Parts: sequence; structure tokens; C-alpha cells
Amino acid sequence: MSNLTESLIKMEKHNSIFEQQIRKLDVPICKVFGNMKSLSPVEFSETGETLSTKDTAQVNESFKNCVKASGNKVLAATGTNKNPLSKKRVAVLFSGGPAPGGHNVVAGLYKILGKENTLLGVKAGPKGLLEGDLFEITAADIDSIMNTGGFDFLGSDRTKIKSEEQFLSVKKTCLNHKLDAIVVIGGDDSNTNAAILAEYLSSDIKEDGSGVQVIGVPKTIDGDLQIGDLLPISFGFDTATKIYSELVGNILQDTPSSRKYWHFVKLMGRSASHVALEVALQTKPAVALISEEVSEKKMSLAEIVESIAKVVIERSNKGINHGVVLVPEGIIEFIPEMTSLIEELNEKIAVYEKEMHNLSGVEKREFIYSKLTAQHAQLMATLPDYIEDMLLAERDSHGNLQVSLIPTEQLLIDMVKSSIKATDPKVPFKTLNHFFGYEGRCGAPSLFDAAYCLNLGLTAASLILSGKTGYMASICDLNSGGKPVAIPLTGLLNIERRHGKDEMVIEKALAKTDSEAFKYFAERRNIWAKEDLFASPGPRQLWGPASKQTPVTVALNRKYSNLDFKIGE
Ligand code: FBP
Repeated sequence: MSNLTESLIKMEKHNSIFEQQIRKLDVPICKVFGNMKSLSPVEFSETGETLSTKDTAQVNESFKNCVKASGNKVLAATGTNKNPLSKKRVAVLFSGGPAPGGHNVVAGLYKILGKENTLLGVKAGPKGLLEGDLFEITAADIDSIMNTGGFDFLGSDRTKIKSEEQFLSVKKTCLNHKLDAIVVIGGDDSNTNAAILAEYLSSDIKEDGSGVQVIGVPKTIDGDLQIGDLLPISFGFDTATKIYSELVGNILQDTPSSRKYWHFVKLMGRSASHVALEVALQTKPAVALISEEVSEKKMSLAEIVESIAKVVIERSNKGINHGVVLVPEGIIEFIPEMTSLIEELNEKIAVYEKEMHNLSGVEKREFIYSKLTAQHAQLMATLPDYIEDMLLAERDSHGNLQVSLIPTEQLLIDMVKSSIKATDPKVPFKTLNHFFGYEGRCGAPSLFDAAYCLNLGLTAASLILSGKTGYMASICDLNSGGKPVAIPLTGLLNIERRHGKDEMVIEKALAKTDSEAFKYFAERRNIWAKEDLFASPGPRQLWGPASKQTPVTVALNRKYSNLDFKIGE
């Protein structure tokens, strides 16, 4: 075996030159925790801010213990906790889709819990919690996962813990593993789960009658878990959008080189268009659709198609027969006529779940036509079969339509093609479609996410060692050192219709058309439509001048004076 082949074999199992180097990355820490060599848990005090939603009165009734303990008051780190709790057994789990940086949250927890406490990993998400599939995390584990992408260290799933039987299984796991606390790393639905668990586990769980603490950590590449200045963004968004921006930038670079294609790129983000908006701001394509604007302006599918066809024709008249169209993954649910169709489908699928279970695609369509109102049945019949089938596909365990499976970009291509053929058949319109989603969810975290996540872990562990429960950890003031805060989960809950029922959930933070980021985009997009002004941001950097970049939407919305994040400075 040559030296080269020997060194190639050494690179197997997460040991590429890149992976070896990122483990050694210098990750900035909020000053209140000390420094990497000597980290201390922090204590928290009230900031004076109390959270509420339109349904707070009802939520307070259902979450009596947690609301009594937190008063829905926001907390902030004030200094070192000189009397932290000890001998705690803490379980950590990932919930929902993966997001870059999750491993650093686990590392942050471990580094604060130290040798005085025990950190247990729950395998395969909430399901693993029900099954009691836990193992003790070691220092060697932390060294190997530090700054790496993916959720593979623990695994994840989307089980919603809601039945009495499931709650009893969680209780059993808590007792069997002598747990004192659980950390749920997840998105809006998973943090709703965390709020419900926190209330259920708040007392009478352990033999001495005490409870098990629950702390949430805000994850999702979709970026739809945001709470103003308190939670500027969920983790994973920065890395995922940097990866998509690199890919879109490369495609944009190809368009005036080959001069013949229109690329339709669907970008992940189940409901909100934060990902599409961020990628548009980083790359400046000819067209970027924003679902929230479509809904607000009540744009029909035909109007969306016309708006794209208009740009294609105008550019063609100037001799530009190429371009890029960004399509947010969830747009279909925001087109008014589709919104009401999907709402009715969600209700009907929930009611007729059993009857529809074993039907084939064609049978399902025929069955549902007979159950829908005439107007919706008619609309459904105008859609291509590949869209109909996906609209009827099984919902996830939280009742969500699986929009990542719907080829909306292909639907738009087909419709823009027919529109151009009807109005201006001489305009060349060669197309290619892409879906960027899974490519970005497990990349190694950007420096932003590596730092953000490590500090989120340090915050969550500090909350546990301060005896807190029912909070979500966050880091705010990202442009001025970073401040660890604790957000009461009950202060975020409101009532929404899900799966044909009213449920208390954390509201998804959609992109706002009156936000600074959207207003800036709206100002520039007509100029980007007319000529090629795109930028190619290149691969994300972990070292050097381009490594310290905050997401553009966050910097604009939070009115930062530049793009630099300054955690630890
Ligand atoms: P989370 O909200 O759980 O973070 O997941 C987000 C997401 O990546 C969406 O953007 C996408 O619609 C969905 O997951 C796809 O999920 P799956 O892994 O089940 O295909």
C-alpha cells in the first residue's frame, strides 16, 4: 500500500482533511461564560419583558405549573452561577429535520455540565425518548463531533408526543434513566412538544415527587422560529442558506456562459420564505418568489405565471435568454385558491384517513373529488397528476403537508411554457429544474452556526443548572458580543387549526413584507430582473475575512450596521 492510499484510508469515517481541521476551529464564546479553557455556567435574572400571544389566557389555563414558575417572563444571563446544581442527569435529543450546528449544541451542553453531571444522548429523536433508547455521552464523543454537520451522532425523527400512553412512556424513561432534565433541540413544532413535556413533567415524576426540567433549543434551517430581537434566527439557517447561495451563485454564473437556460430552483423552507429571501439577497437572481407576498397580494397561480413570463419575454427582447427563478418550497400553500383547497384537503384527509389508506393514486383522487366542494374539486382537476398525488400524500406527524415532495418548480415551468407559447412563441425558453434542500441541511456549520450553537448549548445547560424549566435557550445581540437569554415557551403558544383540530402551538414566524430585508429586496428586484447583476458568494468560509458573515436578512431586519457577527467580542 502506498503512502497515498494509506492516508486516503485514514480519511474514512469523518476524517477528510477538512473534517480534521474543523474540529480544531476556534469557536467564539460569549464572554459571560469565560473562555474555552475555563467555562462556567451562568445565572439568569428577569429582563422585565413578559411575553404573550392572542391566546395567552387559554394557554395559561392549560400550562398552570410552567406559567406559575416563569410568569412568561424573559430571562437574561447576568454573570457566573456560583452555586450551580450538580449531579444532574440530562438527556438531549434532536427533533425534526437536521440542521447544521446541532452537534455543537450537544458539545456546549457537555462542556457546562462537566464531570459533576451526566449527559445522555437520546437515539433517534422523540421516538427514542418513548423507547428509552439512551446512552452516556463521553468526552471522546464530543471531540469527534465538534463543528461537524448532520444529526448522525444521535439521529432524529418527527414523532409528536401527544397521547397519554406516550406521556407515560416518557415518564418511564425518566424513571429508568433517573433523568433530571431533557433538552429538546427542534423547530417550532418540536419546541411546542417541549412546552407540553415541560408542563407534564413539572411535578410528581420522580420518587420524591419532584419534576423533570425541559429546555428547548431553536433549530431549523427554515428560519421560521424567530422572536424579534430575542431570537434573531434559528440555528442551521445560516449554513444552509450559505450552501444554497453558493449553488445558486454557481448556476447564475453558468447562465451567461451557456446562454440558453432558465433555471427554476426550489429552495427548502416548508412554509416561510426566509430561505428564498436570504438566497435572493445573497445572489440577486432575475426572479425570486416570496410566498408571503403572494398571499398578501392574493396572487393567483395564473398571475404568478404571468409575472415570470413577463420577465422572460422582456429579457429576451434585450437578447438575454437565460436567468434564474427562485421558488420557495412552500409557495403552493400560500396561493389563495390553493390555500383553501389544501385546508379542505387537510380536513377531509384527517376525517377519511382510514378509508383512503389502501387506495391507489387514481382511486384516492376519485374518492376525494366526491368529498370536496364543487369549486375545489374543479380546481384539483386542473392540476397535473404529479401535483394532485403529492397534495394527497400522507401528512407528517404534525399534520403538515409534505411540501418538499411537491414539484412546484416543475409546475411553474410547465405553466410559464404554455403562457409564452400562447403569447410570444418565438421567445426561446429552455428550462432546467432543481431542488436545493437536503444539500444544505447537514453541511458542516458555518462559523456563525458553530459559534451560535455552542453558545446555545452553554445557555441550555446553564438553565438546567439554575433549576429552570419550560424555557427556550437563545443568544441575542449577535452584533455586539452575544447575550444568552431564556424565552418562556408558554409565552409563545397560540391556538391554530392543525390536522382538522384546534391545537396550542408556537406560531411559525413568516417572512414579513414590511421587514427591512423584504423592503430592500423589493427595491432591487426589478433591476436584477432587467440585467445580470448577480453575485456568486462562493463556498462558505470558516477562516479568514469572509467567515464572519451574519445572514443578510438578520442583519437588515435587526438593523445591524454591517454583516459582521461579533459573538465573544
Ligand atoms: P424542521 O422544521 O423540522 O427543521 O424541518 C425543516 C425541513 O427541512 C423543511 O424545510 C422541509 O420541508 C422538511 O424539513 C422536510 O422534511 P423531511 O426530512 O421529513 O423530508
